[in-house]
Amino acid sequence: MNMQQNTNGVTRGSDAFDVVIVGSGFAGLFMLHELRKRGYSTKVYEAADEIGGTWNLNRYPGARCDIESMQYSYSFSDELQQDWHWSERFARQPEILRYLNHVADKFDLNKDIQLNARVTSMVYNENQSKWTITTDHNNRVSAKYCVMATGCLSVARDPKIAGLDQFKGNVYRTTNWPKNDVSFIGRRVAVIGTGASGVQCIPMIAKQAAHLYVIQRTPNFVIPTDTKPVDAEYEKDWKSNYNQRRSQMLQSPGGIFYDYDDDALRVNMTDRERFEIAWQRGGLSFFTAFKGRLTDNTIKQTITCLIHEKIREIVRDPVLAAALLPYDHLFGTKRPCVAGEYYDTFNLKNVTLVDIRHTTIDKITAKGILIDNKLYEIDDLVLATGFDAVIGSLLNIDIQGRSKQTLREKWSIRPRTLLGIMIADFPNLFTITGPGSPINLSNMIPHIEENVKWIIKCIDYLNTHNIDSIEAKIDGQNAWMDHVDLVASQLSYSADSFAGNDSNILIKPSSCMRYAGGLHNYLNMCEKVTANGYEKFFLL
Ligand code: N01
Repeated sequence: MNMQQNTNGVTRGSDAFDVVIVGSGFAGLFMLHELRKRGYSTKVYEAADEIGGTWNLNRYPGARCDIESMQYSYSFSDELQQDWHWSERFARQPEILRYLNHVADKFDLNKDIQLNARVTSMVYNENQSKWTITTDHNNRVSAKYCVMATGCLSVARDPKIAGLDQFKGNVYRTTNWPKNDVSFIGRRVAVIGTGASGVQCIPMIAKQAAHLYVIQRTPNFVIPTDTKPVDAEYEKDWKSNYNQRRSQMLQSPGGIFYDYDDDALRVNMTDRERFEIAWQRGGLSFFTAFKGRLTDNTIKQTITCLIHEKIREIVRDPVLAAALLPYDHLFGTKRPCVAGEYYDTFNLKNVTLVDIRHTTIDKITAKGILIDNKLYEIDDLVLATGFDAVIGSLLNIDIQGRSKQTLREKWSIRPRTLLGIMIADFPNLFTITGPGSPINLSNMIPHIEENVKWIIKCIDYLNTHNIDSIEAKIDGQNAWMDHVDLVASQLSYSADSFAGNDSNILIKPSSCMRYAGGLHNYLNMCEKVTANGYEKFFLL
């Protein structure tokens, strides 16, 4: 057995670590970098055969980030942010994956990452204040701390539609898209799902397919993508102001820096004029053109009407346009989608919208999809039906905390955490961007970096104060989740499909999994807890 020394000078076997990290996406890689820098012995387990998490799995055509590349990137190394060159303002999936591989190589992270290793169980030993971690290859190691960097979007969710396994053609999932090129040329294709992934791949597939059926249950607001390349002047401007902008990002609700003077837009312009500028600009910055968009229902109503008008303007067939209008929520109460040429796609002769808002898919047969007794014959089926988001990857592991209580039982009604970082009865187990944190309601990268820094600070604190374990207090946890619900209801934020709806019958979930009050407020609250000596935690 290899022997190694940790920071405290204790010699131990190679199957005992200070920290085990599960997952090697943005969160896992940065967590590993920071722990290693401080000398903690650390092991990362990654279920996939490559690092990258979400950006490794979601390779579907058109996959692109809706946050600007200069901001959807790490801030921890100035050398990295100065050296790396992004080609497009909003990076496509392959470029983000290349970036993550570059980071892993540059900081020599791969040597502590075990690929093809799915963690199957994690059991806490109260007497030793340690976790035992087992993988699907029966590797068994122990660690004082575990960090779940399992990501929010890694467990695909197949819809519960009868006959799915009977289909004789190809079935593709936007998550776990094949690594080889998939051609739809000359083929009859159906896409089920019109969320963020569906609306990005639909225009791309439409360009190739002989015929494309878009199966839409709930229409979403789809803002056009900004596809501008990163030009030299823009890059120079960002690289000379990175530090200042990164800190401004942390003080904003969305963790985003906007370099537009939208106050100027608000003066002497009609709503329509301002809307038009924001629409042409594209991307999530669309938000900023309207002050009060998050809190004022009249503004939300105005933007909703203007987008409805825009859809009617783009889509030539008025009946088709009407079917594409989001009807069940106002703009700003659910994360909007961003995709290029989405509405224009429905003017193409080879594209048919199958609107199932008042019906359900009867079944899938060997030849296609049966809806209202009509069979849509297809060669390929694309499932853009979303994820068992945020909690799926945690609940897939048999996690047993204090007194062998399982996370599956604990979260059977709803997931509860304190600040999205820790869970009562699961000591020394940290979750990065866990349920109850802002998750994708903000730019995930600063959110991840700040969660990692919080965890590092906490582990350092426990070590320097000879404290064996930290654990969320149940009162603190309940108060936090009540606050999450309160903020969501104050902002009319919809408990959207993120909370999980794989049923063939549309059931709207009743609780919100994300903190909607803004990254800036969230980080202030995280900081306050630390400053007050971890007031909402047991330190034993
Ligand atoms: O998943 P979703 P996603 N029959 O859950 C439909 C991030 N992301 O992969 O709304 C018929 O949003 C379902 O219909 P409904 C982003 O954070 C970001 O698209 O339940 N339809 C819905 O239309 C996002 O929030 C980027 O009525 C069924 C769709 O499938 C998250 O990923 C790009 C059905 C699922 O949509 C998830 O997005 C891509 C059924 N039985 C993703 N079951 C960017 O950065 C489900 N549906 C740009």
